[in-house]
Amino acid sequence: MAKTPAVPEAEFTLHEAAELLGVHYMTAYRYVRLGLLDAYKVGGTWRVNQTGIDTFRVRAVTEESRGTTSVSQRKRRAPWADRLERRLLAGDSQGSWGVIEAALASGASLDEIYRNVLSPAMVSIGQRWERGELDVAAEHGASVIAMRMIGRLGARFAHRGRTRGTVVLATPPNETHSLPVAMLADLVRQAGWNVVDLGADVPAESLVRAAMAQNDVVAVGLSVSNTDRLDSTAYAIAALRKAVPNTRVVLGGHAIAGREHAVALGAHDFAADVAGFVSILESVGV
Ligand code: B12
Repeated sequence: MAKTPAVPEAEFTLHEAAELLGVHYMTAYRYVRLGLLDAYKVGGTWRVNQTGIDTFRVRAVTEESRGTTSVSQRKRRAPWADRLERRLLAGDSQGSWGVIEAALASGASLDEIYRNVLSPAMVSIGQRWERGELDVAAEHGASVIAMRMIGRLGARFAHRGRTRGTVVLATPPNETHSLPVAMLADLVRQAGWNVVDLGADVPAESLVRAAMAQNDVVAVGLSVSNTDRLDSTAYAIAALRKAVPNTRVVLGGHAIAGREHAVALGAHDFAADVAGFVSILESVGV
């Protein structure tokens, strides 16, 4: 029996979408930039499909029925991580930044942007890739935009004044997930420490040299995202503890199950997030 051909989904230009939604073209454009209206580019111009229009309408009705009374209340409740995820997956760096700016304007702190917006968006993208819903290229593209956004954000939140000592941050050999370290570096810097951020995949010997080069080093923080990198993590920790025995080595990241796991790998301590890390740093001092 012949298959019935699938009916292609209706697709609209942004002008047409604006008309359908009863708003000005610039308002529709702003919705796209804020991640409120799903759009994609075809030959350099924005397109919105019927699903995008329907989803936008459903969201608008849901907001309405929640009885949201003011713009600021609506903004506070806004699902920033979902919006960001959509812009990241559309490869839309300007739109992604628009979501971050909107979240900042609604009063979110740098810590909240990293913890409640960027991290959950990235984690969800990872889960969708794991379920086979996304090509790994989408995850790579989203990571590139995320890294650029971290670059723009970090500079805004730089700490001024005296520092409380130096913290060396890195990922162990062969561990290529640099995003968590980049976020952590900004937050630790903002909390008052001088940060030497070595990024990803640092050879153990170089890590040791970098730690020895500082005379006020408080701790070395290592981030491990991939459970396949636990051997190289243990190797790097052993090298550090031999060369700089008085320096605390703290582990964190998706691949570390908790304090017991971190200690079994040779580290002194574990922290689940920046707050936990800062309290370890405060207890160590210089
Ligand atoms: C982005 C990403 C990538 C990017 C990395 C880009 C980059 N420059 O970082 C790309 C696309 C390149 C990538 C590649 C790969 N990835 Co990847 N990736 C991710 C993803 C989606 C997000 C990571 C992230 O940024 N998270 C956001 C951060 C902020 O959250 P977090 O890591 O939990 O960090 C928080 C805390 O843990 C803590 N923290 C983190 N580190 C530290 C350190 C210290 C000292 C402290 C105190 C705290 C702390 O602070 C953070 C804020 O709260 C994760 C999914 C996930 N669940 O994390 C997979 C994930 C880590 N990747 C995974 C895999 C398998 C890979 C690949 C091997 C896939 C492949 N086959 O190609 C490759 C690695 C290639 C290689 N050569 O090693 C797996 C690892 C599974 C495992 N075995 O453990 C994950 C978990 C995805 C999955 N669900 O399967 N990946």
